Parts: sequence; structure tokens; C-alpha cells
Amino acid sequence: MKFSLVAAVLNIAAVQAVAIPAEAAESIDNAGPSGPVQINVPKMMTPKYRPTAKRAIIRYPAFTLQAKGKAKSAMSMDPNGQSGTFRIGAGMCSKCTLLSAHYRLVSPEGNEVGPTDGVYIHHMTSHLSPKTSENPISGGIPSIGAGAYFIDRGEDSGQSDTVFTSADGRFESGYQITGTPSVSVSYDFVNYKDTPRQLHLELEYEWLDGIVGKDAGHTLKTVAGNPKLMGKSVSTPMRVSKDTTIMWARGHLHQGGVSMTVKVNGAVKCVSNATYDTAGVITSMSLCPKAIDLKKGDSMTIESDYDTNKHKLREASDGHGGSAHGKLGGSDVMGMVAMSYTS
Ligand SMILES: [Cu+2]
Repeated sequence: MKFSLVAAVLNIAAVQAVAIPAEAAESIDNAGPSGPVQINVPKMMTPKYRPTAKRAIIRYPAFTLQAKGKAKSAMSMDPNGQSGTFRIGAGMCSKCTLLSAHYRLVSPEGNEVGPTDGVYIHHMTSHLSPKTSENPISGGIPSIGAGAYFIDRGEDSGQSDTVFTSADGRFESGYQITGTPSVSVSYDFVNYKDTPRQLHLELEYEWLDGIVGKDAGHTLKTVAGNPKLMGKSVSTPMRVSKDTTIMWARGHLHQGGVSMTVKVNGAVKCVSNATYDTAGVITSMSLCPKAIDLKKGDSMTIESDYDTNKHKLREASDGHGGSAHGKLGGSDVMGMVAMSYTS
């Protein structure tokens, strides 16, 4: 149960709809990105990866994040955490190719909430159906029930997308959806404040109508067990079952982490580095700089590097100023890499 995640959010600077589908036209307004967004109705945005793409925000119905200490979720990885599942997907395209997607939490006024508001996203992971996606790299989060692994989100992914093409949008691939999608999102949140909060989950995503290019899948890999708090921890070797390209990848760490490294047959292919803010919170992880081509039979490993002298662990939500520990004991740390691959 130590799977968490990554994924992200982006500052939406402009709200000019490029091509407004008829069914979404009523959701367009001039209030700007923090203005009214209707529940389950896409609000069109300016595309980021391809000029011919469409991009939208869809807000889902409100839920209550219980006051600190009031959520008793047995499955939470934080002693004060609240975990559960959202079922979303209303308003999404149904025969289309996704270029990017990310989740964020917002207040009813539409403002994103995060650590400075006392809300910590331990993680969100999600699966989408109908979709089959054979993961060519062994290991990772297995698909629970129907569907394929979709995207994830952790605090460290900051304001960025999970991408199913290359970061510049040029690689001819995307997360293809062939039927009306249903997405199940497993979440684990922590409220550091004594008051309950009404929050909404928002999905912002970019897509092309129809099926375009190579199909992409997404997966999340982890080092073996809990990463060491100082120095390096490595995954078990992951065997590649068929030729594939990882066109986009990003590390996932918790506070205390420095970097995640991807190696193929022992050679370093990518180092994803953490960026911290002055409060000691990871605000972003760098992306792998270029596509990684894998051949059948290759062996991939990932490696975390932590330095808890340099970066202190996340503070526990019990107000004692100590570091956060998981329910199963041990410090609340992770070492993972999220990757999009051609299937
Ligand atoms: Cu995590």
C-alpha cells in the first residue's frame, strides 16, 4: 500500500476557447479561470501541447474533507488521513486521444488548495475504463478491476501535467479512449486544520478528437520497500517484455528526497530532481529530458536519493512538530517514477 503519486496542475493563464464544441458552449464565460466552472461540464481552455487540440477543466461534485483528526480512514497512509474513492469521468471525451491530464483540489470559489491552506495531497491514483493497456515494463501498480492505469498526483508534482506525448507535444502518441470513460480515483488527503472543508476535485486535460498516433499507457514504478532516509535505494530489476518507448517520465518523492534516477541495463537514462520552496515543500520534479527507447529483454531499475539533513521530513499533522509517520510505522517517504509508454 505504499503507492502514491504524482501528477499535477498548471496555471491557466488564458481562457480563450479555440474550438468550442456545441455541448460545452454553455460553460464558457468571461469570468476567467477562477470564475464559475459548472459541475460535470467542461470549461474550455487554450491548448498547450498542440494548437489543434482541445483542453478543458471539468469540476466534480463537492466532498467534505473532515477536520484534523476526525477522519478515521483505515486505509489512509497517514494517521490523520482521509482516504476513499471518487468515481468521475462525466463530461470527458469518449472517442479521443489524450495528450495530458492532471488533478487538482479547489475550493467552491475555484481556488486551488494545497499545503499553504493546510491541505496535503498524500496521493491520488486512478484507473480508467474501458481501456486495456499492457504494461511492457514489469512491476508497478496493478490494475484494480477493469481498465488501465491512468494518472496520479502527489504534492511534489506541483502545477504540471501528466503527459502522454513528449513534453513538447511532438511525439505521435496519446492515451486513447474508445468508449465513454469512467475513472476511479483513489485518494488519501490530510487536513492540518481544525475545521472541515468543502472541496472539489478538478480534472484538467487536453485531447484530440478521434484515435491519433500510437496508443500510450501510463505506469508508476517504485523502489523496493521504503526508501532509506539517507542515500540511495534501488528497485528490483524490471524486465521489458516488448519494444517500447518511454516518451515522458517524472520522479515522485516526499520531503527529504533529492532525486530519482532511471537506469537501463545499468546505464543512467534520466535523473529527475526535486525543487523545494522556502517552507521545505517539494514544488516540482524535473522531467526526463528525452524519450527512452527500450528493447525487449532490457532491464530497468529506478533509484531514490534522500538527504534528510538537507531537507526535513514532512511535519506530522498532530501538531507536535515531529516528522510524519505512516500507519504501518516508518517515515512517510516514497521513491517512485511515473512514466508514459507506447503500448
Ligand atoms: Cu507518495
